[in-house]
Amino acid sequence: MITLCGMSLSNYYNKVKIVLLEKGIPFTEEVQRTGSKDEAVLNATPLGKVPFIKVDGQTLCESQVIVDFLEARFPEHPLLPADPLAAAKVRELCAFMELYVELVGRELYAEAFFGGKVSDGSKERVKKTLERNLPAFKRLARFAPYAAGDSFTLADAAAYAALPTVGNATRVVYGEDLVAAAGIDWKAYVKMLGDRPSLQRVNADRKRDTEAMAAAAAAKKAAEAGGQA
Ligand SMILES: N[C@@H](CCC(=O)N[C@@H](CS)C(=O)NCC(=O)O)C(=O)O
Repeated sequence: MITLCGMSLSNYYNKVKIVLLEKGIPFTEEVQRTGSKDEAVLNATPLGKVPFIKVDGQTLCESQVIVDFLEARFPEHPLLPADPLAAAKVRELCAFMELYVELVGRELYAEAFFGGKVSDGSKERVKKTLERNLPAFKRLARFAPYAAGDSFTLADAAAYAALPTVGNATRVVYGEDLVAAAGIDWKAYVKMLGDRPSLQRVNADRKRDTEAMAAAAAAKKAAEAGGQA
């Protein structure tokens, strides 16, 4: 049995979870927050990033490595084409999306989603880079109707987790969704995928955990205010 460790608020965690669900692989989930100082966790994921998995008494980190392992270990319900070059084209899209879209957009998340602040210099640099990288991603992606062509692949698990996050982050920070502005209609794409049970489960779990976190934060604030009165 595979254990998926991390949290449902993480887009990389959800990328792996979508693949597990799409492939019908049995798994359990273990909540693991980022930045752990626990030795066992750091041995599994040395930078404290999530997700990682536990499998056969070992651990594996890095979402793309994990989904490639799952694809090789559980070949039924394939999420890569059988042809090696076609499979490499899907991986090419995954790599491009992670390196040039997600990792660049990620610099905005602190301000967009977590109440932090990003310097004006960083905002300017990220905007310039995304304005170059997003049209490049669009050139490589197919959206026909799936990210890499006519069937659901690993690239969709990655795109579903990354494009809305980067689109929303840019909308919050710049007042403009740079993903949509580059002609990538991620809202229509997400809607097209919306009926898939895997994605419904991922969304429901994220919503449940986001609401629980908000309730816990509100309760903590109320308790602190009560203590001060
Ligand atoms: N390249 C890693 C990235 C994972 C990652 O950055 N996860 C985020 C959560 S979405 C995280 O753990 N952030 C905490 C950190 O970077 O310290 C992967 O594909 O698994």
